[in-house]
Amino acid sequence: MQTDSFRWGAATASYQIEGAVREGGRQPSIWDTFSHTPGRVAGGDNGDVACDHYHRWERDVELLGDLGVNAYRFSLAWGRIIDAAGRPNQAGIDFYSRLVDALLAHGIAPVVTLYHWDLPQILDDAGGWLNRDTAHRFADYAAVAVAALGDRVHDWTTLNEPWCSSFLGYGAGVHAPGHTNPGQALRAAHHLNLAHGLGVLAIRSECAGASVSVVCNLHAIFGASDPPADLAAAERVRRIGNDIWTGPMLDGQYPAGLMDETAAYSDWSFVQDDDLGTIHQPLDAFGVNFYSSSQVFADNRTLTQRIADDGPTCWVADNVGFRAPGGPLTAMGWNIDPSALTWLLEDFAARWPGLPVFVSENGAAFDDAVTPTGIHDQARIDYIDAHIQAVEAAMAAGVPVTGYFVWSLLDNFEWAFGFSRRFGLVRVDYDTQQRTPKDSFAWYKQRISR
Ligand code: IFM
Repeated sequence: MQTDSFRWGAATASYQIEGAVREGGRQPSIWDTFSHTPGRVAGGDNGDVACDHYHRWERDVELLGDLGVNAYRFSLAWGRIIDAAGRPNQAGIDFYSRLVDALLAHGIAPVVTLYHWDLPQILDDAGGWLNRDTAHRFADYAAVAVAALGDRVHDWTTLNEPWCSSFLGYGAGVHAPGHTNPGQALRAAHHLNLAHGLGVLAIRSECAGASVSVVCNLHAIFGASDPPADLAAAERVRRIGNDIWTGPMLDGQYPAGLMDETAAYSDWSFVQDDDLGTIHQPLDAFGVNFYSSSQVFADNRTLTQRIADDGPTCWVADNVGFRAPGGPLTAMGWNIDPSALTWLLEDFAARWPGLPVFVSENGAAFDDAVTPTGIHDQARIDYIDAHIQAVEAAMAAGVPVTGYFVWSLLDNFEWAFGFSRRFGLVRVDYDTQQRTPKDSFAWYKQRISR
């Protein structure tokens, strides 16, 4: 499927790799607070140093050059671009400017995500994503970033996986800011949608020729069996997991049924008159992050009963249960189901024909063994290979897929799992910061050069 314009890339995110949290005028984010709160992150890990990319970015760009990718997807830390007083922070802008220049010098297109979860703490102190004003502050930040880098960065993504920001951050409480309130998750989701729409407008006003996208972790949700009740449960979960984003962003409306289905947890009064028009902006591409699939069944418990029985959850849906994943699992406990990626891409293309789509993240964590002869991560190679083939199958069926980005270039800070889960093509020794390409690095390099 090699064409000149197909993007073969690798992806990372600011808080997961940068470190240097107190340097260059960076203001703290909700993930600094969360990771420094005892009990929130496995092993008490935090992103203070992470992969020390802030100091080692030149080496990391060399690795990308060696890997042979023609695109690199990374995120900006909002709190490096904007200082605590709300003004542009030149030192942070300069850091990313140097990075962009180095990528371009290596023939690598920067694909920049504006928000990959590291909300400035100062905005959380004012309500975070529960506060409508945060969406406007996001647009201000987007304008500053695009004004500074838009002369060299063509590809801009507003949000990464807003589902995680809202439902893991405000519903399940396993991500920053750690709230466990289903109604708050819905409110945060709407404000993230609004931030997306305002962000698209800000990007286009600063850079008319930009290619603008959003990245969602669209869930491949299937009924655990065929009875209509299970299929209906799957539809409910797809609405709260996927259509809550694609509906407003791509169709200008929340999916029919969603507000009724969640009425016990929110009255949705946070949706104001013009919001859906603001959110519904033309996009140039849509990014899909894909890792695994899920099977759901009709469960007679309401969400409230499920929370009482099992504790907080990210799934704001009544009467659904999740079947435990089967088959071989990755170190995240996620199943391996490449055909679900083909299904997801085909389903997307059928619903929004002609909108280019790219696989903005795909990859796997495994417990890599370091041996005297290297890191022989055949399981990761098999996983990526199978998923690239799944993308090819979707393309053969006519889906306009424009790129594939492996997650991740480097082992990094895997959020609530800390450094215990390794997704990288390159191993990072967190004591020495030594980078060691794994077998998957050489394999991917060869695969994308075909
Ligand atoms: O590490 C994350 C990334 O930040 C967002 N998508 C999923 C990855 C693996 O969990």
